[in-house]
Amino acid sequence: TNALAGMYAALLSGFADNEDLDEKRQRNIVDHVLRQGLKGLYVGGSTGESGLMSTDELFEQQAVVKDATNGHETKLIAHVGQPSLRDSIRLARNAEKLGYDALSALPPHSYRFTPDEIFHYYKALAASTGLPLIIYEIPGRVGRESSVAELSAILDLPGVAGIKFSSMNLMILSQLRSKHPDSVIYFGSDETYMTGAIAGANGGIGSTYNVLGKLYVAMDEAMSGGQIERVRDLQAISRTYVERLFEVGVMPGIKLSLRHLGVDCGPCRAPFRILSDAGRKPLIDFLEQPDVK
Ligand code: NAY
Repeated sequence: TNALAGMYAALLSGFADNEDLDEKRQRNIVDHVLRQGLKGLYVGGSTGESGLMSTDELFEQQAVVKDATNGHETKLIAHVGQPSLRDSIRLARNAEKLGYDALSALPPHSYRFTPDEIFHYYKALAASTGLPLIIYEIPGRVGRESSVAELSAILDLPGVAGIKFSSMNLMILSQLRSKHPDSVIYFGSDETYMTGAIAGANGGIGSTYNVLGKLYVAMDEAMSGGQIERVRDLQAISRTYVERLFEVGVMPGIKLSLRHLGVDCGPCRAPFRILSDAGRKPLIDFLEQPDVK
């Protein structure tokens, strides 16, 4: 199987109380996630609130996270998707210089780009470094679903190693698996990871892995071992956590969870905020259950 396959936490960003990037809090989050036993970290993605950060802040974050993982076997994927190709390439080259293992990028989504523009974005980005590139299918952000032919043409480009699949269209996922047996396919919906794995995903990248990392490692093992009942039980726990997160907002809720677990990680950056104070208690009660701890 692909050397990049496996389970990755979509890393959160550590901010100071005034919302500046905070090196100490970033290290706290990395240390906590490293203890989960996952395959690696996905740095600077949507879960990391990178859409609210400047390119210069992301340079700094890449360096802090790389330094904080020194001496660990963990794989590092840098998300480098920026509104413009030129800034994406600057971030990609920085990650390569720092020793990251792979790159990933959302499709450009700040305007309604054509499939041809998206293809050329990925082509130029893949050619800009020697690192393998993970592309992205995420209809919820781009406003439309890509066809199998469009995704397949990008996966065939030199330097493209796989795709993060954040769509529920499992027919497309299984078609991509058949056409690209050597590509890594990460499923992007934590709460339904098992369906993606059955359709052909050989890894996952998710926000809730920051908190329930060990659970996702166990789910991956049970999936490989064909223990479907066990997979379903673990998925029900993960799905319940996501239900609780939806009450307060996913990223604010994960930071609330980490603080409850003793990880000083700071706030989310505005305009993110807790959606409902009433949702805090059910979230904390969930974390206190014996089968979650
Ligand atoms: C990233 O780029 O940070 C991600 O990998 C995001 C993965 C998350 N998807 C989205 C759309 O944010 O983990 C999931 C998601 O938060 C989870 O499934 C809860 O819905």
